[in-house]
Amino acid sequence: MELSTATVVVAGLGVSGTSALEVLRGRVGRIVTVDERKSETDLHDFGDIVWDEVDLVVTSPGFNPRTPFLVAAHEHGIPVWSEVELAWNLRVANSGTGQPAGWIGITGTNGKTSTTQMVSAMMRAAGFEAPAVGNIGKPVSHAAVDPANQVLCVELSSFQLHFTDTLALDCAAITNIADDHLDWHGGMANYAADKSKVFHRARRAVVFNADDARVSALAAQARTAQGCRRIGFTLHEPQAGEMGIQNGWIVDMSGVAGGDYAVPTRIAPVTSFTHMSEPDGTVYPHLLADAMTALALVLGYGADLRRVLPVLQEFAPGGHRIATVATAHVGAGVVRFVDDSKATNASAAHASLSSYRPKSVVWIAGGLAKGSRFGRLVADQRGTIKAAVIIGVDQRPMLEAFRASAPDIPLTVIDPAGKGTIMARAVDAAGALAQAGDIVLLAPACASMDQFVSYADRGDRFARESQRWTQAHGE
Ligand code: UMA
Repeated sequence: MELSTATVVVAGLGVSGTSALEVLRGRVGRIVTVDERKSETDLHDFGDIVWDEVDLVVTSPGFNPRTPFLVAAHEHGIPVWSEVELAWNLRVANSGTGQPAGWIGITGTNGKTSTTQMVSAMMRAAGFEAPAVGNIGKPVSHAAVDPANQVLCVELSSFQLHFTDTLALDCAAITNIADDHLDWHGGMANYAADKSKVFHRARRAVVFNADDARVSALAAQARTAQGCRRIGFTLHEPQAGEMGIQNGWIVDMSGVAGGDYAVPTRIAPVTSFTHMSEPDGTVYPHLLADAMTALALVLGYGADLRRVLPVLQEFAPGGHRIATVATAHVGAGVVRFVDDSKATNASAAHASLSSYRPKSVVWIAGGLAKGSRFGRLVADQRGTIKAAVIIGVDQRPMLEAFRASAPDIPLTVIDPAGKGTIMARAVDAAGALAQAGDIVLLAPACASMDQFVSYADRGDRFARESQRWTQAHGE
């Protein structure tokens, strides 16, 4: 498509739409902006778009493909691009090397953000200007037209990937695929198909979760460039072609760490990842999986293990990721309050609950379910959960799961009326149920926007209320 004369509709002026607008200015013939809630746009109703004049739509990730204006674009034969597709098409050469910046893309249901941050930290240590961008919150289109950037470490959501078709990433990873956003995609098959796009045409390395059968199959089927490595990661002993855990060490058997293929090469003891562990030193398995993913991507890109490993060992996960926010001395022990508000789907909550011993967790759960069901999660974790406190506007999916899979676990339901005090009431209820040695865990398995501004707001409120509770009740 000849962009310089094209008329482009920018649909939605949130974070990604605003960035798309800025990079399109001066690069295309005409821009028409549409947003139903922003006064500064040209149009405020998608029904007002004059399709005969439009050559391209750049859409925001919030709009699913069944949205009427996207269906209309399709019917008129007009291409629709995500902001990621736009970024890829407009990418410029780095001012030093004269080559376009490399792209390392990370997708998956869980662990995308932490993995992207780890990759960016390691690539910087390896000497590259390598920002973390994309779904993480910093728009990729801006980064793609900045000639200072040498490598983009791009968190890619399934929403962004749906309208993205021509990427040929240097390195790509899928961390896992589990139920999430099924309402947006209209089912699991569509969701997985969109995620799998990161592997297509990959040039240097495809990194996949070898413990996830669906992801392993996608990696095996991917049509990559010749010579592209396929590196599996596992939380168990690695097979040939994989990185995994053996006798308490991260061990590579793919050859990416400099050893021979299928010959174990020791990388680092698991216990050296001190910021990714419980107070007793037990490393969280899901963060260890993220660390292996990131390492495989960075080594697959060609970075030097000795330069990047110390940065990974020092890496501390961002806020709201299984962080202790308050501790109360109660009787002969402590009650610990843990904020894992970033656990916005069932598989993230599963990973979180799996970190604790039997019947030790008072679980605060619920919120926007996004079409997911929780029966399997509750059935798998009923041995860990001592009691549950249910938040959210629509509490049915979570209540049904307990009724079906764990009817004996005591439940407290927080009345959704009185939005400002939801978390205070949830923490009070959870605190009253906890005894010495227990964990009060916020890992809701749901998005937050029905009762909170964001997962960060939900986590911040939990931390504040937990600190209030421990001051009032701790000994
Ligand atoms: N709008 C309308 N009509 C509607 C709905 C929305 O006009 O019916 C307008 C809104 O007024 C708004 C814009 O469209 O101005 C919507 O923007 P958006 O919700 O698509 O989001 P952005 O602000 O562009 O942010 C997006 C990502 N949001 C989503 O995927 C929903 C951000 O990911 C991302 O950080 C940002 O681009 C930069 O790439 C957030 C997210 O929740 C964090 N992602 C999901 C996740 O991680 O699970 C996928």
